[in-house]
Amino acid sequence: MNYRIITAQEAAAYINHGDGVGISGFTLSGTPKTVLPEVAKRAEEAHAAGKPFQIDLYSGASTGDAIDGVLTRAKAIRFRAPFISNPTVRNAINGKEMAYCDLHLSLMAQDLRYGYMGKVNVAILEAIDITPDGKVYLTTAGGIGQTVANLADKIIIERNTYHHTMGLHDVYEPLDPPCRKEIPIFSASDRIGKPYVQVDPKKVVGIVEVNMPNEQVIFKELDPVTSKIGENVVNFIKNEIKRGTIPATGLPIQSGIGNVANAVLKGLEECDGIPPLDLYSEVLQDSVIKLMELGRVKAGSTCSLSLSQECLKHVYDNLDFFRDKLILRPSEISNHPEVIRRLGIIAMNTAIEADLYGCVNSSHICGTRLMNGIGGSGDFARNAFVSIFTCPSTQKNGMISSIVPMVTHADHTEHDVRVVVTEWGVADLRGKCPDERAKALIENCAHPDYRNLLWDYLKIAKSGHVSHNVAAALGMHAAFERNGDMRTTDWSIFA
Ligand code: 0RQ
Repeated sequence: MNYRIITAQEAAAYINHGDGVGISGFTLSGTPKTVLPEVAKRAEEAHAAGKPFQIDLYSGASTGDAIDGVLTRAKAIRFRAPFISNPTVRNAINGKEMAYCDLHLSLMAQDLRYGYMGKVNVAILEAIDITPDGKVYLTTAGGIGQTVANLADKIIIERNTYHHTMGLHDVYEPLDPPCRKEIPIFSASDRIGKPYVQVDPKKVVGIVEVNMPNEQVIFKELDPVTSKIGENVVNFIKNEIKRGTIPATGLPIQSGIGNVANAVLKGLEECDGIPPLDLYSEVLQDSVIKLMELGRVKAGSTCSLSLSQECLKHVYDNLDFFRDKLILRPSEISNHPEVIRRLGIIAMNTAIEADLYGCVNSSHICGTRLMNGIGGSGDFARNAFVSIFTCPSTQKNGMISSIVPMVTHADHTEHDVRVVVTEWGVADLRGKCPDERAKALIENCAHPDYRNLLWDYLKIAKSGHVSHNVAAALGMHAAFERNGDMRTTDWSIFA
């Protein structure tokens, strides 16, 4: 098959108002770069002419400003799933200018196949290359590339010659019930699929030539609070190995994105008490590349290489070293509950707030304003060997406590949250009744400024298996919304 070489503008002309568009990539990594900004221009032109132009956009996870930001500013997105992190799209969703479905990332491809979302009319895949018989070698992320290519009527390839990830991908799409079989991954480094996405060459409407890096990943510097949280998590893992709950050979780790994740990974650089581990995660950051070179991480299974441009270049320059250590999987597999439960993952995710009984909110500020979404945290938390949630004990200069009587939005229930860690310490909630969990969270994790306030809440709570005062349970949030400081909470009005 001879494919047509087309411009980004010509490719964008294949995308019409009302279309569902599925793209490759996961976070800032592996997403198409040039066609969607042209779609944004088409939308602006249509709107200027008084005509409607909006698409439904499906991806593996969030994208960057070059997609979510640009399309949102052009008012070109009607519906978005399953995860966002860009401030422009966040504001549009919270302002009800755009519909958004927050979803476990492992479910995204499956929900599209099951027909729970709209049709995928067009798939745009960023690839190193495509062969005449339709083998598409993706760039730096697995995402939902195979699924959207199967479902779409038209496929656009952005051939990005900047990337060199040939051979790192392991593309595997499960059959749907009642035909589904086990996913035969028994260790993080197992390969079970093909190194390419297979597409029907007849669907490919053209190739757009590109040579562009991924958008740059910005890392925050570690601060004393996040460093201390990282130290507490590392010490918790060391103690678990010492007392034999985690085998001496270790278990694979999953780590989210961000400051705390980086602090934990930094702690793993030491050899003392923790053996070299595998990573089975959805994202792989710069810190893991360093751990691989130090021999502290043996294999890195991920959906996405979420690396800075310098670090990705370093990997490409040393591909012989990394080739058998890095495995890029579709998000359906990197986050699959079956595999996570089988491998016995040590899962580390970040909470916005945790309540006295261990329920966690990861996604909504004060119960209403979306931050990013649940992402993969729920896939890992429920199915992990041990699920750890971390957060600083306070936010906004101490005016917000992250430990509250009741969470304002429930992403992870008390049954999925096994350990909570702040800079003050570790609340190990396993095998504890609700009262014991509350004590551990107040004494080990809450900021000292809030401990008495939380104990005082329990004094006005109606006693039961779980003690609560239903009128006062969100009283700390109400005080924050009224006075800008949770420390102004007055329980006497509920007593
Ligand atoms: O606000 O941006 O104005 O400074 O939330 O908080 O402490 O910088 O932490 O960047 O790690 O994000 C849960 C959002 C934490 C993230 C969350 C405010 C805080 C700050 C960010 P500013 P921090 P992080 C892997 C797994 C869900 C998805 C997931 C997340 C901003 O980790 O999206 O786990 N998790 N995915 O001030 C008011 C509170 C607050 C608060 C934090 N209680 N009240 N504001 N903030 N807590 C990744 C993928 O799935 C791809």
